[in-house]
Amino acid sequence: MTATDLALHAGAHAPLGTSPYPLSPSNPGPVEGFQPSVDGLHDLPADLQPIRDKVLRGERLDLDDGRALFATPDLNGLGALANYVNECRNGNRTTFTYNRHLNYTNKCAYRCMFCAFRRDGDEHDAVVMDMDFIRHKLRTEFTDTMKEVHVVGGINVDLPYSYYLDLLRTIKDERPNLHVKGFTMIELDQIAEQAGRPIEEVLEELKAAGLDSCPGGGAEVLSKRVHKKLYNGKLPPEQWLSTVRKAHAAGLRTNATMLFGHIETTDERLDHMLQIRAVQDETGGFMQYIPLVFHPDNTPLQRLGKTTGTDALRTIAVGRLMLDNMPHVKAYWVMLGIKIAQIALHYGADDIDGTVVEEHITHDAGATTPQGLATTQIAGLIAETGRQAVLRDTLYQDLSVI
Ligand code: V47
Repeated sequence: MTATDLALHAGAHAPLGTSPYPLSPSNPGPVEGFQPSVDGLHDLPADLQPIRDKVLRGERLDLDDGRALFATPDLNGLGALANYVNECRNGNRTTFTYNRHLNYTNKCAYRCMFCAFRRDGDEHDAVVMDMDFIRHKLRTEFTDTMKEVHVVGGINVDLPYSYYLDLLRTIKDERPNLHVKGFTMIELDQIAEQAGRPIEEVLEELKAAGLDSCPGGGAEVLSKRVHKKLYNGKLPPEQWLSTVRKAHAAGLRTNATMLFGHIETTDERLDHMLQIRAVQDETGGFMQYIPLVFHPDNTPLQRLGKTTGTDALRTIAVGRLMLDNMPHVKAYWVMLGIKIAQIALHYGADDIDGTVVEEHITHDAGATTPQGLATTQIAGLIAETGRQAVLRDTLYQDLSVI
C-alpha cells in the first residue's frame, strides 16, 4: 500500500467502515472534520504491514496477527496503528468521569494469589460497612454533582441477600443522581447464591433497587490454566462469561478487564481478548475494555515483580486492535501510573477512568499513584497529551467538553 493510498483511506474515514457497531451516544465517533493521524503508518516494518493493510480494509485480526503484534520489535509502529484505529473511532477525545469507589467489605472467602485486598475477617483492618456507616459516607464524602459510584467488595459469605438490596437503596436514597456501577460477575453469582434464586430474577431485583451497570473486574485472565494456578475455587472462566451474558441480557451494560503481568502467556492474553470479543459480538453489552497491570506487593506472588511500562503500552495497543467491536479502551491511571496512562492515550486508549478518590485494591498491593485526582487535574493531564478532555457519565450518554 502506498502513502497516497493510505492518505486517501484515512481522509475518507473509510478503513473502519465495516465496524460492527454503529455510531450512538455511547459511541459518538470523531467530531466532524477530524482527521485520524496516519503518522508512522507509511513506513512500518514488514511484520506489521499485512496487519496494517487488514486494519485499513476493516478486516478482523486473528490469533496469529495478535501474536505478531505482541512479538514486533516496533512498539511505536504498533502504537501508531492502535492510535489510528482509536482516532477513527473516538477522534481526539479522551473521556473520564467524576467518581468515587466504595469497597463495602474486604472480607473474602477466596484466596486469589494476586490479591492483597482480601481479609479473613478477624484482622484489625477487616471491613464490613453497615448501612449507617454507608449513609454517613454518602452524606459526607459524596456530592450531588458526582456521576458514578464504583461499588465492589470481597466475596463475604456472611452477608445476606438483603444486604445488597439495602446497599443499593441506601445509595439511591442519599444520592439519587449517582450512577451505581456495582458488583463484578463474581459478586453477582454470590449474591444469587445467597438469594437462593436464579440469577435472572436477582438481576431484576438489583436493578429495581438501584443497580445501573457493572464493573469489569473478576475476569482476571480467562484461562483454565491460570485459573487453576492462581484463583482455583473462584468462579471459573466459562462461568464469568455466562454471568456476563446474563447481565447483558438483563439490560445491564458492563466493562471487561484483563489482569496481566503475572504468570499468563501472551497467547493467554490473546485468547482472553478473543473470548471477550466473541461475547461482544453476541451481546454488544460491553462499554470498555480495561487492561489492569498486576501489582505484586503484599500478595503471594510478590516475587514476580511488576511488569514494565512498555509491556503495558503494548498490551493496551494490542487490545485496541484485537477488540474491534469494543467502543472504548481505558487507561486506568491508578494501576498504570499517571505517566504511562498519559502515553497510553496515543497507544489506543480513549478513556482514563475518573477521580476514584478511595482505592484499596491496588494500593493494598503497593500502588504509588495518588488515592484520587481532582477533575481539574485529570483534565490537565489529558490536555497535556494534546487530547480533548471530555467529562462523561458511565454510559457515555452525557458528555461535556472541559
Ligand atoms: O478483578 C486484584 C484486579 C480488579 C490486584 O469496570 C489487581 O470501570 C492489580 O476491575 N494488582 C478490580 N490488579 C478492579 C477493576 C476495575 C478497576 C477500575 C475500573 C473498573 C471498571 C474496574 O482488580 C480485580 C482484579 O482483576 N486486581 N488485585 C493486584 N494486586
